[in-house]
Amino acid sequence: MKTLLKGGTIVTGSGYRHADLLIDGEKIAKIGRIPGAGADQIVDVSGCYLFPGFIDAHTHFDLDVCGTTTADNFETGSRAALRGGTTTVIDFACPNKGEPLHRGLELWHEKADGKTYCDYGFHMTIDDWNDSIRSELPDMFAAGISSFKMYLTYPAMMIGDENVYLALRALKKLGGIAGVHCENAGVIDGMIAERKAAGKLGPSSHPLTRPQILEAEAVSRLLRIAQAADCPVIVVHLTNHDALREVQYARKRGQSVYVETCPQYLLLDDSVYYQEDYSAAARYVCAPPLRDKSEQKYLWNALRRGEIQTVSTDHCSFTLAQKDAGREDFTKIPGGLPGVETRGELIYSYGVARHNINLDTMCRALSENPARLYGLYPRKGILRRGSDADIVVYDPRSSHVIRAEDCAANVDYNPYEGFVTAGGITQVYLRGRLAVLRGQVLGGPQGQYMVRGKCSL
Ligand code: DUC
Ligand code: ZN
Repeated sequence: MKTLLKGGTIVTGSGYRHADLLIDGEKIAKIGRIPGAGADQIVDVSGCYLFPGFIDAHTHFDLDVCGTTTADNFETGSRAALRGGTTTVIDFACPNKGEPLHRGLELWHEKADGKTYCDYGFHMTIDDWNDSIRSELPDMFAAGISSFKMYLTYPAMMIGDENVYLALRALKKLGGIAGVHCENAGVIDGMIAERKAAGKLGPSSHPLTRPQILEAEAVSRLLRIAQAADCPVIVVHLTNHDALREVQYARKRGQSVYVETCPQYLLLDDSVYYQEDYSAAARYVCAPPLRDKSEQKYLWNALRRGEIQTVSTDHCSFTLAQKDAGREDFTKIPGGLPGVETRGELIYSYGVARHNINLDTMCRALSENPARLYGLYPRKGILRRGSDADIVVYDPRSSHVIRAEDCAANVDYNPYEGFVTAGGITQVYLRGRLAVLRGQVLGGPQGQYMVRGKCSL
C-alpha cells in the first residue's frame, strides 16, 4: 500500500522544506517532488507541517504508587498518546522491591504486550544494587533496554550515593545511560516532619517541602557522582534555573549531561497549590512540584538554546477520587499528572507560536533527540527514506480548547483545561497506517515493542 502525502512541509531537527512524502508499507519510501501516479492514495496535506512521530520517553502506565495504581494503563495511556501524535512511548519498567530486573521486564511485557496502541519501549528502574543486579545488565541490553532510571529521592526507590556511583560505573562499561530523579530525600523528609508537626497538612505543604534548591542540590550531587564515575547522565524532569545552573557547571567541566523537562514546568506554576479547594490543588501534586511562574522563562530559553534536549511528560495519571487519598495528609496524595495526550499541541501552541521556539527545535525536543538519546534513531525521530512512517500531520490554521471531556486519557481532569491551541493534529500515521484522523483513533492496539540500541546523541 502506497500513500502519498502531498503538499506539506516536512519538519526535521535541522530545518523544514516543502515536499511530498511517499509511504510504502510501514516505511517512508521517498521525500521530494513526487507525482501521484503509482500511489494507491493521495492525501492533500497542503498548509500542514509533517513532524516525525513524537516520542514520549517518560511515561508511567499501570504503575503502583502510594497504595494505588495509575489511572492509565498501557491500553488507555497509549491510545491517548497516539491521539496526541506520540507514536512511541518509553515507559519505566519497575521490578517489585527485591525482585530481579528480569522479573520487572517480564512484568512490563505482561502489562504492555498486545494492549498498546503506539510503539513502545522500556527503561529499567534500578531501585536496588548488588552483584546479582549487576549481572543482569547485559541481558537487559540484549532485550533492547539501554537506559535505566535511578532515584535520589523516595525511600522505597532510592539506592544511595555509593550505589548510584557503582551502577553508573557498570553502565559506563556497557555503554548504557541513566536518567535520574533529582531531589534531596533527607531534607525533604525533615521539612515534611516540620509541616506535619505544625498541623499544616494541606496540598500547599507539598511545594513548600520540596523547594527547588533541594532539586538543585541533588542535580549537583548527581553530576559530581557522574563526574567521578566518568559516565554521561540524564537529568529527568528538570524544573528550574538553580538546577539548570548545576548542569551548566558540569558541562563547563566537560561532562556529558542531557536534560529533560516537561510541559507542566513550562506552562503551569505553583500558585495552583494555594487554592482553598482541596481537589483543585491536589490534582496538580507531582514531584518535583510545579515552580514559581518566573522559572518558566528559564526553561523556554534553555530549550531554545539547546541546553534542554527533550520535552517528555512524566505522564502518571490519577483520577480526582484517587487524589482524594491525601485529604488529611498531603504526603498521601498520589503524585503525578496526565500529559501524554497534549504535549505536541502544547509545545507547538505555546512554544512555536508564542515563545519563539523554532519548528526544528520542537522537532528535536519531541522526536529526534529522544530517538537519538534512547537508541531509536534513525528508525524513529526523523522523516527520511527508510525510516518508519510515523508521521504527525499538524494543521497550524485550526484551533481548539483543551478539555478533559474531549480527551482519551482515563482521567477526569486535565491540568491544561481551557488552554487554547494554535493549530492541531489532523492525522497520525503509525508505521504507515493511518492511526488517528481528526481525533478519532482508528484500529486496535497495534503497537510494537522496540528493541533499542545505544545512545547516539
Ligand atoms: N513523579 C511524579 O509526580 N509521579 C511519578 C514519578 C515521579 O517522579
Ligand atoms: Zn517519572
